[in-house]
Amino acid sequence: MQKRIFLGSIALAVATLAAGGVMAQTSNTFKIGLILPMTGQQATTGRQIEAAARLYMAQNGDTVAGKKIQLIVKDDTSLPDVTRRLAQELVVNEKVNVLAGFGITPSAMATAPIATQSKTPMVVMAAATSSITQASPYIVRSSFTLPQVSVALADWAPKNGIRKVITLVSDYGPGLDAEKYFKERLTFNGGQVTEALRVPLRNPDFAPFLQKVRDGKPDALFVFVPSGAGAAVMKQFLERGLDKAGIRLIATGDVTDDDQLNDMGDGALGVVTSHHYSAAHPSAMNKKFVEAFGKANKGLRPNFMAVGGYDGMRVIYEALRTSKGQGGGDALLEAMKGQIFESPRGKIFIDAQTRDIVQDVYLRKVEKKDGQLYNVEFDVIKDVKDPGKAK
Ligand code: VNL
Repeated sequence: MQKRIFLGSIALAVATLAAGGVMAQTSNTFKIGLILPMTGQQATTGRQIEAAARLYMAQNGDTVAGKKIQLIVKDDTSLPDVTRRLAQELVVNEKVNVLAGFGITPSAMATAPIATQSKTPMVVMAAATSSITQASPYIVRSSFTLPQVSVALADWAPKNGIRKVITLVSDYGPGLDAEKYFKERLTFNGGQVTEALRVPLRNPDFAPFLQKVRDGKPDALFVFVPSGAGAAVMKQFLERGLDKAGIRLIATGDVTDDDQLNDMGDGALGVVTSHHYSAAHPSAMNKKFVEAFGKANKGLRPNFMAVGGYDGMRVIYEALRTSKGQGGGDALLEAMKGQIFESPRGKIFIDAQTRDIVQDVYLRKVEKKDGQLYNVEFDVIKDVKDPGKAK
């Protein structure tokens, strides 16, 4: 019922918008509404993505197809009700041409109906639950999906002496995806998940869960927690002596997040993860990206969130350029589909059918280089589609 009232109010607002449409279409500004968690538990994600978006604009100018690009940044504090309200205001009052950002899955899901109703392309730069792109035909994703990165690790593990695994994930969309796809593939490969532990997204206390892991004596613990929570997991894993008990830590790259990795200490050395981006990715483009990002942000190292933001801006710029700023949201959306380009992470592709990203997934190990901790890539699986889409 609440949803009906909500959608009704959107429909009314959109009708009002259509009446003023002529003015909006001929406007010489192109507005990007960038909704991010700038404060609260997910603030590092907002900081990384905003910095990357600003870097992209500084490097590529703020005029495309004769239009001046205006970036409007809003802080949703990672609360989905706030995300939805901000998106509605941006569409109705600011008449933004694109919605972008979305630090966590619930924020992206809450905004999807607004993108659909108002025919506004919505570029998801962070959130990574497989099903997000199915929530609206106007969604395009520049980040990654958890199934996409989790299966690679489940292929690697049994070949490296890891058969019995306990999984530990944040109890919401991306965590449940990671748990499911890791387990399925590990089981297929002859391994076994003996326990599947889930921790709350908000203010998690990992201690009791890690005690269970210790008692369970698996070969390895597989972890997914969102960007920003990895350091706490690492600290408690080491404090409880799980490494000394012979339990290996394996994870998605969200845990050995480049935003925090260097502060995790030498206890993180040797941790193997799978992910789509490492600041140590050895390409000329990435070296330039890491250097420019650090220069513009007091030495901050870009993480996978930054790359999602940077590439999301590229998708928007290129779509505006090729659609020449004409034809509104639908033309812009069409021009986002099928883009292929080199990103700091490697070659990427926006699949025209699914509107989701296809990219290389890397196996990495934490190593010390020049006195700093990095995720050093040692293997690659090329052109990985989201396995979640096949079902
Ligand atoms: C999500 C997935 C968020 C992976 C993350 O960090 C992450 C999400 C904030 O879909 O909510 O690393």
